[in-house]
Amino acid sequence: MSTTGLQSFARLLTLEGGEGAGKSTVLEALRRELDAQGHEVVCTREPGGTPLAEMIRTLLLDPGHEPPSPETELLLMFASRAQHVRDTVLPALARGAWVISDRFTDSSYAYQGGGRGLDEAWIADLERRVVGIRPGMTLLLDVPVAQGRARAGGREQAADRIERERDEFFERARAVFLARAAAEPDRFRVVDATRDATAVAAEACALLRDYQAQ
Ligand code: Z5A
Repeated sequence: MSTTGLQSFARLLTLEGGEGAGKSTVLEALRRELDAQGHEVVCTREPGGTPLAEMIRTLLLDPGHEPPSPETELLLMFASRAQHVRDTVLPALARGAWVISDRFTDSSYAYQGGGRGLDEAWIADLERRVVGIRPGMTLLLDVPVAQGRARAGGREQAADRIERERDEFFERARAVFLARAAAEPDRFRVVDATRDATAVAAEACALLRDYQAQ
């Protein structure tokens, strides 16, 4: 247990970054790398990662009902995470699997803290009480907001509720991600995600191998 009151799990890897940063692409590359090494790998995501948590995700991202208050949004993110940690992440770690999560608690600091302006101390309290764990390594795929949004905008599906936010919201979230990475250099690796997808995935796999060799 660290001074933060959170238990760190070496085999829990998380991917963070803005919209269109390329997390899905990198997740697949890391999955293949660990699979080739002969490990069991569980790939998951937040919000979501269990049937109930995926239902909460649908509620969170649906633009069709009244906008949740920032507080509702934060608590739903943590409700989803509480279920995800207990039903998916911890059981997988307990049997020795590697877990790669597309987003985790850092996203709540970035979007609900930075983006919505909610109190960071409240988020930290929820993290301690509801989550209790943190990843051994977090890859922050960093890309300017406009570039990431342009990539994501090229997709077929319509923008979800959070994707409809203004650029300033995402700029504040990006600043929090970068500040958290600077504050926790042992856990975070910041990857320049402006490069082509192959180069980004190759760097992510190299960082994973370095991390395993530590
Ligand atoms: N959220 C929150 O507010 N609080 C929380 O606690 C949590 C989440 C956990 C849903 O997350 C929303 O929930 C999210 C944050 C919020 N809203 N936003 N923003 P999500 O992870 O499902 O949503 P997302 O970040 O919008 O996903 P995304 O746009 O799919 O991002 P991605 O996975 O990083 O990108 P991708 O799917 O890999 O790539 C997107 C497109 O770019 C695709 O066409 C790729 O082919 C292309 N791409 C990828 N990499 C490259 C490179 N390197 N070059 C060129 N093109 C590329």
